[in-house]
Amino acid sequence: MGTGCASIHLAITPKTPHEFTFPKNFLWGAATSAYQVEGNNANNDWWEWEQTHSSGARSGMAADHWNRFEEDFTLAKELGHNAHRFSIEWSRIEPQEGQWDIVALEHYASVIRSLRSKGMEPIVTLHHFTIPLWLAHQGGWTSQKAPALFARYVEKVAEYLGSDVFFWMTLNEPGVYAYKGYLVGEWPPGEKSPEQGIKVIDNLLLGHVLAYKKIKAMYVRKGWKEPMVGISQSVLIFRACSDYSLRDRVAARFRHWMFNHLFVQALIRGHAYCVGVFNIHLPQTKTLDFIGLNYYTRDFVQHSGFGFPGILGQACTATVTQDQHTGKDNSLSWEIYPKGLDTFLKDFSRYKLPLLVSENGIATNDDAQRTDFIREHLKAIAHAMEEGAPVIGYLYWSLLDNYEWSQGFVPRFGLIEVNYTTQKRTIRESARRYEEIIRSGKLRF
Ligand code: IFM
Repeated sequence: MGTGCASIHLAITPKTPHEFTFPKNFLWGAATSAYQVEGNNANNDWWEWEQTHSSGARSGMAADHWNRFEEDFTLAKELGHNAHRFSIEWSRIEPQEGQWDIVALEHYASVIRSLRSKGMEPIVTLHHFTIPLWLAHQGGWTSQKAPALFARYVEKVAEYLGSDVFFWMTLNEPGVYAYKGYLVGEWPPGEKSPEQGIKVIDNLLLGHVLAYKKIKAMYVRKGWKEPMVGISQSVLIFRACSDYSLRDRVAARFRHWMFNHLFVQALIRGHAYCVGVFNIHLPQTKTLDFIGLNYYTRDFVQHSGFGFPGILGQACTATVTQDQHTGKDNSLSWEIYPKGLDTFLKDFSRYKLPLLVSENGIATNDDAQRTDFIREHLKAIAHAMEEGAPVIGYLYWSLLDNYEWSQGFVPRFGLIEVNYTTQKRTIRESARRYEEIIRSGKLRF
């Protein structure tokens, strides 16, 4: 006899644990940037800025990677890495406008030789936030001359190092660079000017396009195998502070487009897409061979006006509710949200270009948290790849503890711990767990 109550049977199929195998040629490794690890980069805008503006920490000798790269790469090889991303310091290559330092070029040639001799693919970034002082004093990336000057430096580097490099990244996180330096003024040159910020984005776009063409032309002239040239795009999940507020949702949406997609779309679709904000003309021809994604966290955003930059919204003033936030943060209070990486890899698949996770990492003093972080983000990648995302590699940020810009040396991102007094390196357990995944090429979930 029935009870009179309709019973609903929910067919919940438990997800069967399964194993994902990464492709044989998957790039596994870590990333660094010149200013954050090399030490003694005294001829650029950040060094000058530090003398008066930083929170107290100065980069100084950083991790002394300039002198210790051989030792550091030996450790990376021991950890199973088959790729390494690093950046070239423009102010070392061109210390004065138009003057080239062959010793510095030769240094980077030995960095590349060292990687290759250890079976690691060099992935070379040409601009990672710092610019030479001589350029900074002419207005940096706001100067109309900047794109051509950047392209000239890139051409020099490509000519000298190109025979051994296949992957180039012209710019690291152009949106972050413009935002921090020109919109909120936290980084050099400390401007708070939307007009200048837009000019910088314009010039970075043009700088990339000119550099891309110079690299490609150089390889044709030299008869070298055609390289892959891309950028590193910072991507952040933006969630509305309140799902019930249309204005918050609009702010989150706008931020998403502006920070995550605009730069790449401008390069892929050309100038016309940029709804008249930009006054430069980008070619419709291909200027991007792959996209690097730097993914760390999720931000909560609320409405803060309809003008610019108000339309970008701001961080929530009230606490975000528990059901929205995972409740897990790194030591910089960035939320840990691995699902976001899956989301972005699928989202960026629409551009039909190979995707490289060119940065993903955690600042923490709890190394077990780093192990979890890496595993969870690799699962997110595996998941996205199962659904067709064309991911070619994963580079943890960072190989070494390093100088975290205005936060100094306190945040610890490294797979390898650095004692800044003695410069002693110690491999962290998390690096060993990452090594196990690399060596097996498999992940169970
Ligand atoms: O340290 C930075 C790096 O320079 C650029 N991407 C984000 C990292 C962590 O903040």
